[in-house]
Amino acid sequence: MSYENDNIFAKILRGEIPSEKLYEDENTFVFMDIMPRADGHCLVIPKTPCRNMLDASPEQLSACLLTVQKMGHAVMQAFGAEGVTVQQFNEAAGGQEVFHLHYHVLPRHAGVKLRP
Ligand code: DGP
Repeated sequence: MSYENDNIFAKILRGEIPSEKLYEDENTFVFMDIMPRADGHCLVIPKTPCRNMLDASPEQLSACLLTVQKMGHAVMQAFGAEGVTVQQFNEAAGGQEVFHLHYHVLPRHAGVKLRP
C-alpha cells in the first residue's frame, strides 16, 4: 500500500485545511481530534509521508513515540487526567480511516469510558 498525498492529515500539514495545533517540533505535529472520544483527545503525526506504522521508518517511529510520551504528560497535567490511553490503527481492516500515520492520545479518568 502506498502513501497518498491528498489524505486529510497531509492537507493539515500543508496548511490547506485548518487544525487546532497543540504542539510542533522538527519531526512531529500534534493537533486536536475533530471527533474527540475524550476531553483532550489529540493526534500525533510525523511531518514526513508515512501511511501507517507498518510503513514507518525507525526515525519516524521514535520521533512519534517521543512526542506521544511528551503529550501524555501534557494532557495529564492540562486535563487533570489520571491516565492516558494511546491508540494506533493500521489499514482499513485494522480500523484506520486516515492513511497518514497517527497516534491517538486520550486522557483518561477512572470509571469514565471513551465516547464512541
Ligand atoms: P483512525 O484513522 O481510525 O485512527 O481515525 C482518524 C481520526 O482522525 C478520527 O479520530 C477522526 C480524526 N479526523 C478525521 N478527519 C479529521 C480532520 O479533518 N481534522 C481533525 N482534527 N481530525 C480528523
